Amino acid sequence: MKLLLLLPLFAILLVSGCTVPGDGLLSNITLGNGTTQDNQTTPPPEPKTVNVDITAGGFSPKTVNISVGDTVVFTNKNSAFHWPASNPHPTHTDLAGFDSRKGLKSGDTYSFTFTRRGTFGFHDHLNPLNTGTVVVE
Ligand SMILES: [Cu+2]
Repeated sequence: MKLLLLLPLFAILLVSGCTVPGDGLLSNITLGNGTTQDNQTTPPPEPKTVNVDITAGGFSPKTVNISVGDTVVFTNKNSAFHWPASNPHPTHTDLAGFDSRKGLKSGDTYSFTFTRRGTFGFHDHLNPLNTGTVVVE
């Protein structure tokens, strides 16, 4: 999309460069800007999804390393209910919104997208000794 918007600009630059051959300084400055904008169109990495299983033994894996914009999907693989939520228990205030707000039954999932860097501890609200960590870089 950005490339399409830049095309008319390049066309104008080409035309002005041909019709005003003596204006070398201005042409150089303008072309320099164009080069910089090309570098900025490098696409950011695709957001990814990381799965964390909740089993009778707790979270697996216990530590997840992700990037800003990535999503962690918690899946209850156990017969008992589980409730992933941000630390600290019981207020879950370290990272607002990171809280399934109810126990997940077997097979249910809860997804949370991390939008800022940091190290965020979490736990099973129904079994607070089961803990884990999400590191967002
Ligand atoms: Cu809790």
